[in-house]
Amino acid sequence: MKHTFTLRGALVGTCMALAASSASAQELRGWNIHVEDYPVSIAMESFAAEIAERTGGELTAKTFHNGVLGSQPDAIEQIRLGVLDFGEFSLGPMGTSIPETNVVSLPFIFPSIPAMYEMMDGEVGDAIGAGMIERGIVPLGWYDAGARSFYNSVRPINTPADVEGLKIRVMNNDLFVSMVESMDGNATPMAFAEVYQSIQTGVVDGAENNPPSYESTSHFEVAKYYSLTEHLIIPECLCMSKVAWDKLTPEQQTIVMEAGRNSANLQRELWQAREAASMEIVQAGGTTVNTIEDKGPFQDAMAPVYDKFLSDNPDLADLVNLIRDAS
Ligand code: BDP
Repeated sequence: MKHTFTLRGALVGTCMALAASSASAQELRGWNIHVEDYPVSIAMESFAAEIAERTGGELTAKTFHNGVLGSQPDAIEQIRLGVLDFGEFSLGPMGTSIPETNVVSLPFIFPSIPAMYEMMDGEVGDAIGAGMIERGIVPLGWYDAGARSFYNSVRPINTPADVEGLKIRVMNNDLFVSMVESMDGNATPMAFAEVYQSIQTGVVDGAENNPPSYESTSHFEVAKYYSLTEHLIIPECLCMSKVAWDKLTPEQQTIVMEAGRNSANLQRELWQAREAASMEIVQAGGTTVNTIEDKGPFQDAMAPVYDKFLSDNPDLADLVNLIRDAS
């Protein structure tokens, strides 16, 4: 009998094989700015492992660490458009596209980190999450990023007057510019990846961040004064593009959501240990750390930031009050 293999038959076969493999194995692409041993990165790997295991490999997730997929503001837009499937973001730079997230970027809004957890796991987190979903980002878990403090290469900061004239890098959001300007400093929004060199070459005098980021980026090598102003407690989120989310089956959505929550619990535990370790590393590396007994003058200096924010966003006053009243 004549061999019946035809090109058409081969193509149909190939297409069927492709369809079968994409239906049986879908890989999500994830963005992360941090180094691989960072608490965020470890938690993202555990998120991926849980999804792969619970879907029997039908759904997998690959995280690209170290910011290799680009800057955070760009990645946030790509998540909204569905170009990226998931990522771990600070709510700080999200404020430019998702107004609700700005509430947690107000200086000194949370009285403590445990209070932040409690509120993010309740009504406040739900309200912010609803705003994110409306704009294409589905939160899966709130991660901890501790409290951010100022560091620079010029002098320790003990009072708001010490910030005067310093050139400080901030994350991309006008709120952080007005925060620094309200103490007569000069604020420069800049990508995270550019900060080390900018401090080293004097483009800026310093920046502000939590101890693990100050340490993991080696910024402590070029900015030796770390002053514990703890002015921002900004939660972070592991989140998914709504475009990718909508393509999942209901069963997969449940698994992804639960894996996200579990990864957040792990991240919060790892965070505590990393903060302590980072403080030791920077001090051993020659950083001078100063605590600030009375943060009152810093809080007072932030009045114009709140006034401007509330007059620009009257609809967010309720959310701001919800946090302040709970505090
Ligand atoms: C770190 C956050 C990261 C930000 C970075 C920054 O975890 O998401 O990109 O600060 O300052 O603490 O840009």
